[in-house]
Amino acid sequence: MATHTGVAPPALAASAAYILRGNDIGTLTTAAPRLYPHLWSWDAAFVAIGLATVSVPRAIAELRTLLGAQWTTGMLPHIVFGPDEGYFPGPDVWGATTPSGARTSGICQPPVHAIAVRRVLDAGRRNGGADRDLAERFAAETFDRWLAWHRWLATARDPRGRGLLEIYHGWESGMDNSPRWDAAYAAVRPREDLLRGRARRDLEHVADARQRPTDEEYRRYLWLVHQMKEAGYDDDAVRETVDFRMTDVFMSAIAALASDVLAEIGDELGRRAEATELRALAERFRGGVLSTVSPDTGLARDEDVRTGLRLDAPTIGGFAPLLCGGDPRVFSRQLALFTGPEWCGHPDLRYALPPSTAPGHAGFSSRTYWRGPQWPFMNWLLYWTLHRAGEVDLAMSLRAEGLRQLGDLAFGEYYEPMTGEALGSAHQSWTAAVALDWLIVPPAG
Ligand code: 2M8
Repeated sequence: MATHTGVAPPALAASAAYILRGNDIGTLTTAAPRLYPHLWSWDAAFVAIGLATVSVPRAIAELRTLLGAQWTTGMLPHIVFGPDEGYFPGPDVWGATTPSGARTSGICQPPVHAIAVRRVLDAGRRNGGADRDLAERFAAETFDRWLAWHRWLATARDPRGRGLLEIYHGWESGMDNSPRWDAAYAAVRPREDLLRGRARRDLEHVADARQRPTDEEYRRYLWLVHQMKEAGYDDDAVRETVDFRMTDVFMSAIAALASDVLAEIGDELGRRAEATELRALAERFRGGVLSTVSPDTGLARDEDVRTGLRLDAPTIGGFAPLLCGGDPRVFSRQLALFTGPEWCGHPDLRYALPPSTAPGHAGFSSRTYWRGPQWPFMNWLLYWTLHRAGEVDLAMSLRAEGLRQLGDLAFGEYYEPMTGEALGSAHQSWTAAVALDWLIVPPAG
């Protein structure tokens, strides 16, 4: 098997490992060398999945760094800051330090972490010996911490038990400027220009500012941070005061999937009561996600909690039911849509991989971040989930196309879907990590 540029798998794997090693600052792997010089929560999970293929202890260290910054509430913060001062908004803006002394942001990201624990455990068992002992000890020792994270989400972020997680910033979704959030952001009116006199450090590290959110968007992002900080990052106070309050259907589907995965780990550890609790959570989130599916489009929808309006933007977020399952009819309709001409089967795509927004939609922009480009880690997440759900052919096609896309050895943050050009940051850690997993771990593994 060779990628589109003829790169042989061992060369691709070696390059990916080299990228991860280069981004390793000892305590953490930066999400990217210059654009993102810190640890991001959901990036760290994918990074650990990649690291597990080359070093189980190093993968565990990555997850331990994230856990070391866990808030007393159970929240895993979306950024754990390292020593670099080159990111804006940095620790001075967030003003959040944990009792353990970790400098963090004050919001969260999708809870994919149980998948990383599963992958690390499996890698340890495949290797045997010291790796097995270490991975099994790690899973047993940290199980309660992951459980606390899921419990926090279920209470603080789903206060009415609807099975739909609320977010208070687009950054929490991980899909920062996706058309999913356009309507909600349009209603956010910053009362202070918190960008004035501050430098957008992100723009220094991309070839073209159009690949990043606009200043107008950043003003709103900073305003929400300001509001949350003013509320002392208190869960109840934030919920009542912040100008952005959305349910995130994709994050909810991840919570369902990850709760099931954590329940399986709980079974293996003999934690039966907790496994039962997690399965009930998975069921709740699955029900929440399915309740949002549009009978017209077949896609799941986010909701503006304050107006009750459901949003119909055709983005990758709408495929949440592919992650959590639960209704065979919804699932097969989504599979047909996903592989059809509006999505992976679109005739103009360079690789048959899901764009972050449907080409042709008004909000689609082929070079702009979460408004169109394809994201390798997302391809991996769908590959892994669909394989687990028994959709082996589609999963293997995502893997093959995903690897072809990465044959340019750029390890881009995201890719232009029509041309295949790498965009955003080069040497993005989670991109390298998923390449390693695809290349080294047997698909059923
Ligand atoms: C992007 O988000 C950060 C803010 O959290 C940024 O633009 O500065 C998103 O793609 C997010 O999903 C990702 O975790 C982060 C680091 O890769 O970058």
